[in-house]
Amino acid sequence: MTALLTLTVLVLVGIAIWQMTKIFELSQVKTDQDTEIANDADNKYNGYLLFGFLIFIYGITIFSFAKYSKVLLPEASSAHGAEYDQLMWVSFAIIFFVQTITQALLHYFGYKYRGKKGNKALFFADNDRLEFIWTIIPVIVLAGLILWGLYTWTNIMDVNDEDDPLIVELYAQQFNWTARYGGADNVLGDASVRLIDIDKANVLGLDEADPNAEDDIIVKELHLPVGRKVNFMMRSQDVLHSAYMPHFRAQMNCVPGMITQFSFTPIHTTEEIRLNPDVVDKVKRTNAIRAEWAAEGKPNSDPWEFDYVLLCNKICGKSHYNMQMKIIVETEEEFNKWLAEQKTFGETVMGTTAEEVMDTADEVAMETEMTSEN
Ligand SMILES: [Cu+2]
Repeated sequence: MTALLTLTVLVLVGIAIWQMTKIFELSQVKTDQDTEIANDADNKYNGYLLFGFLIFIYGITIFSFAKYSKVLLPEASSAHGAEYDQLMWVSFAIIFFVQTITQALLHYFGYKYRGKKGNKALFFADNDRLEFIWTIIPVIVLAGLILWGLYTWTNIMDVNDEDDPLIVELYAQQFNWTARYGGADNVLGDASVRLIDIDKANVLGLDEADPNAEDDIIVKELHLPVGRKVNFMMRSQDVLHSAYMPHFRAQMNCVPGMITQFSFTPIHTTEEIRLNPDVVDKVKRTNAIRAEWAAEGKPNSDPWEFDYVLLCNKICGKSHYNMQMKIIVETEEEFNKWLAEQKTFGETVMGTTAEEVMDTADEVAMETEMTSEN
């Protein structure tokens, strides 16, 4: 209530000052100086303002480089990441170079050719050579960037079954991720949202009749072996999500009703990337903040350790910000050991051992006999 009253008073004081200024202006005697037409002094003043603005944009650029460079992602942890980063940095460098030069020229000429009494602008209809130069340079640079971009895109998006890739499903739903491995056969069982059975905890809608589904492994923490290609198959249960793995320079939309794909090869284990100087620095800075929080008794102040993450990069609802899953990249041995410890779909959801399956089969057979007898 106090805030509202203060705000009202401030607004009213503002209106009063504005009205008084208007009255003051109206009471002044009109002279030539007060016309709406800019004179030499006005033009000079605006010319200096242009220079001021140029210094401002250069200053804010240098400031941003100095202050925010450290929040960039560390070196890419996937095989294709370096190529992707190179394309981005070259594009940035070209944009930065052109921007720096053209802004200086734009503001300088704005100042140099400011209006002066008696000066007339030089006018010519066209100049073929100038137009050729300012057309052909951007054409060559842009065509080069686009071709390079298309080449990189085709390389990265080429999802194929060469080199024995690990098959992993990423399943998105409001607001969490689930991962599924194909199990011993590395083949994912069929699944459909229509087969979701909450009573049996078949949350991914796996088809129990599909023999490939039985050994599938469903987990809430994504483990990947280093150096092996991974083919991701993405599904969504409800709305558009986007599987975003920034450290691997990977992102793909998850679309209800279809399977989208992305493929990459992790090249650094979690242990290795934790030793990367950028990551070490980031952890140090974060933990300094957390130590302050701990001193103030705030929550979430335990020391933090770096982990790769899978995030959702489509605003998919109110808890979108918290839709993430931890990714652990480890050696092939560690990965195999971890995978062997996980329960299969057959063990958890179908809940039937081989004997039980046999028993059920017998029962069905008996029932069928009984029915046929009747
Ligand atoms: Cu989402």
